[in-house]
Amino acid sequence: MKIKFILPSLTEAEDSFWRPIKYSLFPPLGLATLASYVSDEDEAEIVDQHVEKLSLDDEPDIVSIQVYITNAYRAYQIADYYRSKGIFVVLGGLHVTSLPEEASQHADVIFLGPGEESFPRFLKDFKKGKSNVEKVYISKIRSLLGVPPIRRDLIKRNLYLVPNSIVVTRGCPHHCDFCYKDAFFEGGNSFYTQAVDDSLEEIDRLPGSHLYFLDDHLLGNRKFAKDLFNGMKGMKRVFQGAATVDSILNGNLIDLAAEAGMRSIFVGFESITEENLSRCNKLQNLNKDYTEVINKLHDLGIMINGSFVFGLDGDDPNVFKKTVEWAISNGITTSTFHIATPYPGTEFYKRLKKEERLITNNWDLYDTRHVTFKPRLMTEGELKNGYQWAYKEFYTWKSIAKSSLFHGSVKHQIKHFFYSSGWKKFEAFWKIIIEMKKLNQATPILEAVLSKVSSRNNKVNKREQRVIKKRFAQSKKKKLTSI
Ligand code: B12
Ligand code: SF4
Repeated sequence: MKIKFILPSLTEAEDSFWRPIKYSLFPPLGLATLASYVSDEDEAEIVDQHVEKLSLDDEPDIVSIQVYITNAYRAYQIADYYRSKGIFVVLGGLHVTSLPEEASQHADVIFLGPGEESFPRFLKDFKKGKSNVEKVYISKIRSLLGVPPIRRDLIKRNLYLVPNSIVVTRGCPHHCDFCYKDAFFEGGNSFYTQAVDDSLEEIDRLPGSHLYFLDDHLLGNRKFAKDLFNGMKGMKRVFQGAATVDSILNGNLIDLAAEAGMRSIFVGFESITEENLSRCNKLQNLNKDYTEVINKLHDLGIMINGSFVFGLDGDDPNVFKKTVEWAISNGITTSTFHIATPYPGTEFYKRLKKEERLITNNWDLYDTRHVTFKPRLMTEGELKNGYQWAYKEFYTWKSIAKSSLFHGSVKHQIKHFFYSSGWKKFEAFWKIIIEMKKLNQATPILEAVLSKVSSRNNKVNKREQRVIKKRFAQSKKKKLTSI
C-alpha cells in the first residue's frame, strides 16, 4: 500500500507577495509525524508543494492532505482531483478542525485535532477494508509518550534552510482569544510534552548544530524545559524557539536556555497597549515590563523576533508609528507584524461575527496580510496601509542600523545587522540558492550568525535604559479613551 502525504502550497504562491525563502524554512513536521505510523511493508511519500512540484498523475492508495486556512482552497482542489480518479482522500489539520462541514465535502475521511492517536487508528481500520472506516476521526488520547520517531528520512533536507526544525510539545498553557489553539485542542488536553529523554534522543539524531524549536511555548512547562535545557548542555547546539513574556521574566529558566544554546527567541509582544492585551485575554503579558524582558534577553546574548498584531480594538492610526519606533529603539532584531486575523473557531472570530464586523470569508485572505474585518478605530484602508508601512519602515537600512546600535557589544551589533538584513534584504540571493536546491548549504551561515555573544559586553548604557523604560511605560499605560 502507498500513502502520499501532501502539504499544498498557499494560494499566495502565485502572487507578487510570495517570498520563496519564507516557505523554504521548515519541512512539514506534521506530515512526517503522521508518516511514522505507516508500517514497514507500506510505502510513504511526503510532497511539500511550497518547495517542489506536485505531480498528480500517480495512483496512491491513500492521499493524506494537511489543510491550513491559507492553503485550504488548493487543498480542496487537489483532494477533489484525486477523488475524481477514485483515490481515497483524507484531510486533517487546523482548518479541517475549525470547519469540519466545509472540509468533509472534499474528503472521504476528516480528522479533528492532533493526529498521533487518530491516524494510526484510521490506518488499522482502513487495512480491515474501507467499510470499516469512519467518516470523522476525533483525537481522543492526547499524549506524546511512546510515539514513534518522526520520519525524517522522508524529508528532503536540501530544500530547506532549517531542516532541523523540531517540536517537543503540543499546544500552549495560555488562552489568547485570537489563537488557533483552544479550538484545535477542544475536548482534551491542550498542552502536553514529550518525555525529556525522547526529546534529547531526537535532538541527538539531528546532524549539524542548529535547531529551531517550533513549539508554541518552549518554556510553557517549566519542569520539562529545565530538564531539557540541562540535558542539552554540552550538546554543542545553537537554537531558536518561542516563549511568552512572563516565562522569560520568571526565574532563571531563560538563563538555562541560553546556557544550552538558545540564541534567538520569538516573543509574542502583540501590542504595546495594555487595553488590547486584556481584551484579547493575553494575560501573560499584562502588567509586565517589556523593557526588562528585552534587557534580560539581550544580556544573555539572545536576539529577539518580536511579534506584533495590528487592528485590535484599542488600535488607532497612531499604532503603527508607535510600535515600529518602540521596536527599533529597543533593539528588536526582527519583527513579525500581523494584521489581526479572526480564524474560524476562535473567540475573536465569534465576537466579530456577533458584532457583524466580518467582511469576507475568502480564506485566502486570512493570511494576516489582508484586512478581513471592520476595525474599530480606523478604516480598513488605514489598517492595511499602516501595516505595510510598518514592515517597510522597520526594515529600511537606516532602521536596521539604528536598531543594531542598541546593543552594547560590537559582535551583537554585527549579528543583529546581518540577521535582520539577511532575512529581508537578500531576496535575490535566497532565490538563486533555492533554485539551485542548495538551501541547506546556507545553514552554516545561519549557525555563524547565531554564535554566542558574551553577556558581559552586551549591556546598553544605563541612561539609555532609563529613557527607553520611561518612554515605554508612558505608551503602555495609555488608555483607550486617551488614544
Ligand atoms: C512552522 C509554521 C509555519 C511555517 C510552515 C512550515 C511547514 N512546512 O509546515 C511557515 C513559516 C512557512 C508558516 C507560514 C504561515 N503560517 Co504558520 N505556523 C507554523 C507553526 C509555528 C508550527 C507548525 C508545526 O510544524 N507544528 C507542529 C506539527 C507537529 O503540528 P501540525 O503541523 O499541526 O500537525 C499535526 C496536526 O495538525 C495534525 N494534522 C495535520 N495535518 C493532518 C492531516 C491529516 C490527514 C491528519 C490525520 C492529521 C493532520 O496531525 C499532526 C500531528 O499531530 C504553527 C503553529 C503551531 N503550533 O502549529 C503556525 C501556524 C500553523 N501558522 C499559521 C499561519 C496563519 C501562517 C501564515 C498564514 C502566516 C503568514 N502571515 O504568513 C503562513 C502561511 C502558511 C501556509 N502554508 O498556509 C497559523 C495557522 C492558523 C490556521 N487556522 O490555519 C498557525 C497555527 C500560527 C498561529 N498561532 O496562528 N508557518
Ligand atoms: S501564548 Fe501564543 S500560542 Fe499560547 S495561546 Fe497565546 S497566542 Fe496562542
